[in-house]
Order: sequence, then C-alpha cells, then structure tokens
Amino acid sequence: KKKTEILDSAAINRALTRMAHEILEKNKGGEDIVLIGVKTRGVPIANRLHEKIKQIESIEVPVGEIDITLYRDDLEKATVSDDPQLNSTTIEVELTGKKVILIDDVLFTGRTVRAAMDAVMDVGRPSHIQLGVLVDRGHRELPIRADYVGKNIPTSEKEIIVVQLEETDESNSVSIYEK
Ligand code: 3GP
Ligand code: 5GP
Ligand code: MG
Repeated sequence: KKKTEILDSAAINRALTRMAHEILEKNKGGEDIVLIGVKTRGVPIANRLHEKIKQIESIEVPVGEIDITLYRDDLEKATVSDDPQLNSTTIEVELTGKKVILIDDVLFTGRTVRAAMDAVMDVGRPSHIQLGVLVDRGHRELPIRADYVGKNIPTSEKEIIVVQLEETDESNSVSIYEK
C-alpha cells in the first residue's frame, strides 16, 4: 500500500562506503577479514563492500555466501517458533583465525544471524564474528546487534522494509511499506 523511499541509489552507495571505512578502521585494515553474504541480498552487499575495500586499501578480502531459509511460507507472521535453517554454504576460504563479517540486507529478530553464526562455526573457528547490515529495522528477539549499520529504520510490526539492489532487482532503493 503506502510506500516511502528511505534510501536511493546514491544514499545506499554512501552508506556502503562509510561501512567499508568502518570495517577497515575497526579491524585496523583488511588483513584476515572474510566477508560472508547471507543470501539473497546480503551477497551483492558483501560484493559491493569487497569492491569498496579494494578501492580504499587495494586489498581483496575473500567473499563467501551462506543460504539461511525459514521453514515457513508466510512473511506475515514475523515471529514464529520455527527457527531459520541453513540451506547451503559456499565458503571456500579457511575461516579459522579469521575475522568473519556476516553481511545481510535487513536485521530483524536476529534469528537468521544466529543460524548463520552456527553455520560459520561448523566450518571453522574464526577469531571474531562481526555483523554488517544495510538496514536494522529493530524488533530483536535475541541478544544480537550489528557492528556496521547502513541505516537504522525503526519499524512497527506492520511495516516491512523493501530492499532493491540492481544485482537482483532492477534498481537500487530501500523503502518502507505498510502491510
Ligand atoms: P532476501 O533473500 O534478499 O533476504 O525472505 C525472502 C525475501 O523476502 C527476503 O529477501 C527479504 O528481503 C524479504 N522479506 C521481506 N520481509 C521479510 C520478513 O519479514 N522476513 C523475511 N525472512 N524476509 C522478508
Ligand atoms: P531475522 O532473522 O533477523 O528476523 O530477519 C532477517 C532476515 O529476514 C534477513 O535475511 C532479511 O532479509 C529478512 N527480513 C526480515 N525482515 C525484513 C524486512 O522487513 N524486509 C526485508 N527486505 N527483509 C527482511
Ligand atoms: Mg535476507
């Protein structure tokens, strides 16, 4: 129904540039960092951060991907007893001793991130796990917070965030929808 654009293409780009700088600042460079995008839209975001970090420090941080899905077919009930489950992972780099940065489009209850952390720790033993998200919409149900946030968008339970990226959609925007 009602849709309001919060970030346009330029604003998304600026937010990701800032996040890349924050990642490099917090980790004192890009050494030992591995970015892991959470499918679907966390993957292009991780790839964009890889590019930004390359532009800033001339270092190519490895990027992996992880697929976490919910065992449910409605997105109406955002809170369900079924926890998100691991679908597939493409993590070809060694994670042991690395600083793994999970990247997702939207952070909501935190259950996806919890499942992603489990999956990462099945693959190796990172020295740290950090979290970067384009949007934090609030409503956490677990003690999880993001280290890098593109935009905090406080939402009501009735609102959803629509993230469009040119890699998966036709344009770049973040909007808020009233269900
Ligand atoms: P994504 O695969 O890019 O993350 O979950 C399928 C898609 O539906 C997700 O795309 C996500 O952007 C979108 N979506 C919108 N609202 C919700 C929600 O409340 N929960 C989940 N899991 N996905 C949502
Ligand atoms: P959580 O597990 O934190 O509840 O939800 C995070 C996952 O669900 C993310 O992968 C995200 O894509 C998706 N998600 C949850 N709420 C929203 C939302 O309002 N908009 C979009 N685009 N994705 C959401
Ligand atoms: Mg997602």
